[in-house]
Amino acid sequence: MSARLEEAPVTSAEDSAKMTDGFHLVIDALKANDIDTIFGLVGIPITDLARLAQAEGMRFIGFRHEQHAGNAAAIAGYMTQKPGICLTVSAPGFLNGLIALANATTNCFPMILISGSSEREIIDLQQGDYEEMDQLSVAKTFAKAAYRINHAEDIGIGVARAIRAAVSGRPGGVYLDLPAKLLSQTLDVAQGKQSIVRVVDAAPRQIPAPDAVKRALDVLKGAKRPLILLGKGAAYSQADAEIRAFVEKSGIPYLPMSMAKGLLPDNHAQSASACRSFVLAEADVVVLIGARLNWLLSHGKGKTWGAPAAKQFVQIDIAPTEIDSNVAIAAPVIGDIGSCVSALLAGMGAGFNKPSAEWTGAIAERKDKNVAKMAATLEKNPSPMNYHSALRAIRDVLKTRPDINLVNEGANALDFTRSIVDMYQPRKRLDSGTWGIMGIGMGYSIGAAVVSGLPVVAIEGDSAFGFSGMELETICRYQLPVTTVIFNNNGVYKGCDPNLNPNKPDIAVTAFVKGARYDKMIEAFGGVGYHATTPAELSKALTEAIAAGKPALINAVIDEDAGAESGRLTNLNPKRTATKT
Ligand code: ADP
Ligand code: TZD
Repeated sequence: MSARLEEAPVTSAEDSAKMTDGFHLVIDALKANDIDTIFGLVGIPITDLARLAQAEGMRFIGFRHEQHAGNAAAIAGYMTQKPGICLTVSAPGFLNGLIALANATTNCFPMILISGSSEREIIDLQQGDYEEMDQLSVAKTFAKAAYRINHAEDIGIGVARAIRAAVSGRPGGVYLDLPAKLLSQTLDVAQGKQSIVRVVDAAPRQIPAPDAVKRALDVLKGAKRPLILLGKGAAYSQADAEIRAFVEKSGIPYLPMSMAKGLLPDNHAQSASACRSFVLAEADVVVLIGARLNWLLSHGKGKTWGAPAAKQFVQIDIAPTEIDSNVAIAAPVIGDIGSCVSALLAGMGAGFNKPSAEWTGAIAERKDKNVAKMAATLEKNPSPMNYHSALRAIRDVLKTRPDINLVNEGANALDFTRSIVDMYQPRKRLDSGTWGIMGIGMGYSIGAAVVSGLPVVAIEGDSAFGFSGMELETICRYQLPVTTVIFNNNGVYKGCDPNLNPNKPDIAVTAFVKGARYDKMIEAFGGVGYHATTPAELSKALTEAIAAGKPALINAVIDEDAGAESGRLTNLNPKRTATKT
């Protein structure tokens, strides 16, 4: 209970008319910081907060499960550089949202999870309150920062603190705990107004040190086979023009990480995506721009990276502790990507030598060879469809709409889409990211549709889709222009695995109901369902669905034997060696 507020007596009706409360102050604080949308799921104690947000002109997008509201908030944060807001009830709702908060933090996306919480006094004595949980302590492990606001007069500063923590430096997920009691606390209107904080320069530029820039340029100038690696930090930074200028002025071949596809159009002459393994192994200097040397880049060492210790890294990142995380970095450049890349550009001057024709020629040769090989595979028309023939159809349709947001998850569905479907604009590819998480599909689709106002196509493995499938109702309720394409191969990875038990009491561990008609699910909510068994049917359905701009789902039937266990990550599966006696 707030002693400070209890002591302020409410004496007359006139006075109480001049009072505001925690509910209003939270909304005022968000609005003062240009936050206009909340993704959430209502219940005690935050239902009235959602109602009030709506009444006060904010958009409240209500979900069927908090994880997906959280994912929508996270991707909204990634796309806009403003923290996406997810609002949940206490304990179970909070925990459901926490998965998304942890995923956002892992991916460096700014979001704020705001959860209502129960009575502190009862929680702390573990006396069994309704939805009792020490949420603040739990959240700390998974968030970049976690705060609780106990007094109405602190709401302004608390929200400001959460916003700054989410977007400054390396972005991440922030937890904000709002006890039920806080929301009904009252405060004098004038005092309330004064307590609201508009955050000034929430993500300040961080200019790199000149000696760090010089060191990086010296390393780069000594390179014979340089390579630029663009990560989703580069996409997030919205320094699109500077990055393009740096790539083109330097003439250095580049590789985009999955979510950095489209930062430069995938058909750019300097893209080395079609010979990724070759350039990773052969490059002698690699410039990392907003990409971590984590598992997705084989930790910067091993076979992927060619001869041991033959490589030097330049790394641009806003987080100094990212440097030397896995291997030694020869030239760290710490700062925001826009400032760092601009500084490199300025330092390069006019006399920068472009990479040798020997290096770029070797890349071009391999690229052409691999592209021709892929084209032959894509041309085939097996029946039933496989990933390649289905994705050829999708690729050709999406090429006509580079503004479309592409959401993508699954194993094979993820890997093949990433390599076959080109992106032409920044921040349009939204996928399983750093964790390789399943379940972001419908949440990201909703978030992307809401903040961009543009269509979304979600390409989903049938297993991946299942994690968030109920949000089809949300998509239909808000009539969002989301087309979900399900690569239906009857199971996780594949649908044709056997049950190894000779008596076969159950279906195999990876298998689902055969021939499921996911298209019928969306029809239950008034959306349009399509069933496609050939590339031509798939192409027609997708074209029609995008043109309609309405909720649609295409059940694309894929050969249940196509693809591989764990997709491209088969090698990460631990091996069974023991045989039972
Ligand atoms: P990818 O998965 O695409 O390789 P990561 O998520 O691993 O990308 O890496 C993103 C990196 O970008 C993180 O280390 C993060 O600190 C950094 N980053 C994010 N935003 C910025 C920014 N505005 N300026 C500089 N670095 C940034
Ligand atoms: N649970 C969570 C939250 N994330 C995960 N990554 C997994 C489980 C394990 N997993 C993968 O890594 S991919 C995948 C699972 C369950 C689904 C693969 O099947 P799919 O795609 O149908 O989605 P494909 O195209 O059939 O491979």
